[in-house]
Amino acid sequence: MSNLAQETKSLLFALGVSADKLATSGIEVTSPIDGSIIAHVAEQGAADTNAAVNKAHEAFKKWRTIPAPARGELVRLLGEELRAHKEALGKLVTIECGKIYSEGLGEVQEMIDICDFAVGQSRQLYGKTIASERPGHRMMETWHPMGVCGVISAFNFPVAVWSWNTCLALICGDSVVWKPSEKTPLTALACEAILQKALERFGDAPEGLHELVIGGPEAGQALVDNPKAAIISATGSTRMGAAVGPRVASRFGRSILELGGNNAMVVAPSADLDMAVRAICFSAVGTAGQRCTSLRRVIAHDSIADELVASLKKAYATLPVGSPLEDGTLVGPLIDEQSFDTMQTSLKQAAEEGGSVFGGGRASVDGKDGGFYPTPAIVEMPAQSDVVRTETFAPILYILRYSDLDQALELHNEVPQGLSSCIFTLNMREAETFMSAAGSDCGICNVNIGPSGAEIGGAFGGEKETGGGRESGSDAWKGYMRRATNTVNYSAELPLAQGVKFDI
Ligand code: UN1
Repeated sequence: MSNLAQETKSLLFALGVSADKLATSGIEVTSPIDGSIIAHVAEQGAADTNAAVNKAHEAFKKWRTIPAPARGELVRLLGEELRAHKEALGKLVTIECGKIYSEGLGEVQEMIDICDFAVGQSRQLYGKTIASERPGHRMMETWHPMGVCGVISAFNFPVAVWSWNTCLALICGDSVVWKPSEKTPLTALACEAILQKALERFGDAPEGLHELVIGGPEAGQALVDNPKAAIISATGSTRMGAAVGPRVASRFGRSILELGGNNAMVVAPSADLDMAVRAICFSAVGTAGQRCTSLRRVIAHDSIADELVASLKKAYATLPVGSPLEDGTLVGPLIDEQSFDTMQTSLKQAAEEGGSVFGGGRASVDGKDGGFYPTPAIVEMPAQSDVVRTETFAPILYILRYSDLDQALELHNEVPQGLSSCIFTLNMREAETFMSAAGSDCGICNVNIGPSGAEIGGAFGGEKETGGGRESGSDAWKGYMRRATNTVNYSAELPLAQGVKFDI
C-alpha cells in the first residue's frame, strides 16, 4: 500500500468512516497527487438509488413536522463536528481532489460558514402578509418543506457544494440523497460519517434523512428520474446539466442547476494593476483552474494591456507548481490525465485560432510522475474565437483587448455562460455601468475583486448555460421549499374577489 493510501485510510478512520465502507474492488479511487490508487469503494446502481430515495421519502414525512428551529439544531451540531474535524477533512480533500491544503481547509470553512448561516435561517423562513382586497380577510404566504432533495456534486468542490445544499435542505425540512462525483467518493464517505456524529448527538432524527449513493451515470439517472426526488440540485458541466434539466422538467420536478462558467475580468485604464495581477493569479491558477468560478478571460484596455501581460508573465514564470500537500505550493495537479489532455487540445486549438501561447505544458514534480501537473498558460488572442467561448477546466487564461467600455461589455457577455465576472477600475462610472442592467449578464458581478472565492452569504449561481439556479446564501433557501398562499376570512360575509356576484 502506498504512503498516500495509508494516510487516506487513517484520515478516513479518524473522520469516523467504518472499514466496511471500503471495498477491494468496484470504483477505483486515485489521488491526483501521484495517480496512485488510494482506495476502492463499492459501486451502487439504479436499484440502490431508488431504495435510497424511498427511504429518504419516508424520513421526509417525519422530518417536515419537526419545527424548523429544532431542525436547525442538527445543522448547528454538524457545524460543531466540522470544526472539530476541519484539518483531517481538509487534508482528505487535498489528497482526493488535489487542491492545495490551504484551499482544502478553505473548503471546509465554507461548510462551517453555511452551517452557521443555515442555523440562523432556520428561524427566518419568513412568508409575507399581503393586504386583501376583501373586508375581514387576511392573505399570507407559508413556506413548507418540499420533499427529497437529490444532490449531484462535482469533483472540484467535493464537500462544500454538498453542505450548501444539505444544510439548507435540512433546515427547510427536506431529506437528502447525495450522489457525489465518482472521482471523489472518499470525501463523501467522510461527510456522511461526520453528519452521522451530529445525528447521533441530535437523537431523534428519522432514519434515512440523509442517504449517500456512490455510483456513476446509472445511479445519477435513477435519481434524476425518480418522481419522489422533488428537487434535483446539480453542480457540474453544462453537458451534464443539459441532460439533467430536461429530464427533471419532463416529470415537473424542480431543478437547481449550477453549471459551467466562462468568467472574465475587465481591466480598465484606471485599474490598480498590482491588485489586478494578484487577483488574476489567484482566480486563474488557484485550484489549478478547476473552479467553476475560475478566471478564464481577461479583457484589458489597450492602454494598460502590454504592462499587464508583462507583469502576468513575470508572475506566472515563478508560480510554485508541486504537491498540494507541500507548504508553498500554489498550483497542484489536474484531476486526471484526461483533464490534462483536454487542456492540451484547447491550447492547440487556441494556437490554430491565432493565439500566442505562454506556458501550458506539463510540469515535472519530483516523485510524482503519475500526477498531471500543468504549467498555467496565458494565451493572447486576436479575437474571442470558439476556444475562448468554451469552458476548459484547466489553468488557461485568454487575454483579449478593448478600446472602449461598450466594446468590453459586448465581448464580456458574448459567451454562452454567465456565472461570475468582475471589473478592475477606480472609475465609479465604469464600476456602476458594469454592475448595471446594461452591464455584466452574470449571476456574480464584482468590482476590484476576482470572480472566484465567493462568500457563502450571497446567492451563488448564474445565467444562460450556467443554468439559472441559486445555491447557498441570500434567499436561496426558497429553492428548497414550496410556497402556499393562504387567504383567511374572519368576517361573517362571503365576498368574492374581483367583485364577482354569485348569489344562491
Ligand atoms: C465551484 O467551483 O463549483 O466562489 C464552486 C468560489 C467558491 C465555490 C466554487 N466559493 O470559487
